[in-house]
Amino acid sequence: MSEKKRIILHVDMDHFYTAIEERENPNLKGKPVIVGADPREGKGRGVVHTCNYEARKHGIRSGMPISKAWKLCPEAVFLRPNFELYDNISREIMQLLRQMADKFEQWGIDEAFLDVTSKAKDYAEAENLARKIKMEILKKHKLTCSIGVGANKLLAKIASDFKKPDGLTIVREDQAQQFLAPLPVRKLLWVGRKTEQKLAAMGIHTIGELASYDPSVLIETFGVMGAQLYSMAHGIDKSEVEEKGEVKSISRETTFEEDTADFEQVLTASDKLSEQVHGDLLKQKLFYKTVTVKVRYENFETHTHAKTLPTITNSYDDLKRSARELLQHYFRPERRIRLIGVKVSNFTSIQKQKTLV
Ligand code: TTP
Ligand code: MG
Repeated sequence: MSEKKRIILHVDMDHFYTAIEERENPNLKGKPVIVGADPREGKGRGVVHTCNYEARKHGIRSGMPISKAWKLCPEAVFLRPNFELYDNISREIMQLLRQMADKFEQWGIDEAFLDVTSKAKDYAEAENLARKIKMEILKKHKLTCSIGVGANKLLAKIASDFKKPDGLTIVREDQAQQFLAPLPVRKLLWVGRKTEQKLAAMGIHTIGELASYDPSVLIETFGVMGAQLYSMAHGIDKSEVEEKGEVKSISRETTFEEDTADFEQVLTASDKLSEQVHGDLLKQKLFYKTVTVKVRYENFETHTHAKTLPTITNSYDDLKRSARELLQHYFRPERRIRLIGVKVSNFTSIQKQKTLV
């Protein structure tokens, strides 16, 4: 039985937070603009959430320490985030996109996959649809986006990233291999830094090099992921576009090798959990309001304690500090701790994905 041909669009808003800030304040146009933590004249802690393309010319990027951004471009306009505003606009845009698709899947605050197979009988019609979406978003929200069109989610996602901002890239099935070949392997969605380094050590830098590598060696080296990497390098991705359940929380827990009343050890473990939870938060572009810790004593008695912050945030420092503070309640020299957990919840309503544990 032959596979049913699909046409998938991936829509990614351009420099989302700063684009909204520019729209709200046209004086910002043409200037480098950064949304993130307070730079405090180079002494600030925290990171850049995003920056506009003017600021990117100075080497500034999402996730960079704000102090570094200040050094690279002190004359930039540094703004604190207004998450409620970004969230509201995201919801409106997602509503608009949802109506354009047979099947819809939001990914993060400003991206979505649309399966438009029944609405576009070929790539020419898909191109028209993509142009219409770009026009509607521009007309209604005065924001630009970049769209990728392909036979599956992988190709659509890589295509939307190919030309930014305000791009439209169509990758027909017969051009997929040619399109992918020169791109760095990092563009394949799950290739993290470690995998990238391992591949580089094998002499594989581009997707084309990966596609022509011996698959049995890839499987030997990376296991199941080796087979996945090989088929992705050939532009194959069978995953469906599907709306996932809403993310309610992100949590991590750890059991100590030996029960402990060494509270420095507990706090160090807590910081590590906070860091992992925060990593997931950033990947999912989520913002939380509530931090919960869980403590299990050596006799398995288990407690949880939560704190709701005054404002919505995605800050690592707030998470770390809150978790430490909450844990202090459970420190008794005579009671040893078996397990601790850190959870964030009470997200803005932007996410439509399942709980990440
Ligand atoms: P992205 O789509 O990754 O970035 P962007 O829209 O700012 O820029 P691009 O034109 O390259 O798409 O992320 C969307 C928003 O998510 C971004 O505006 C800010 C937020 N974000 C963070 O808060 N931290 C991060 O590390 C990243 C990558 C994004
Ligand atoms: Mg974006």
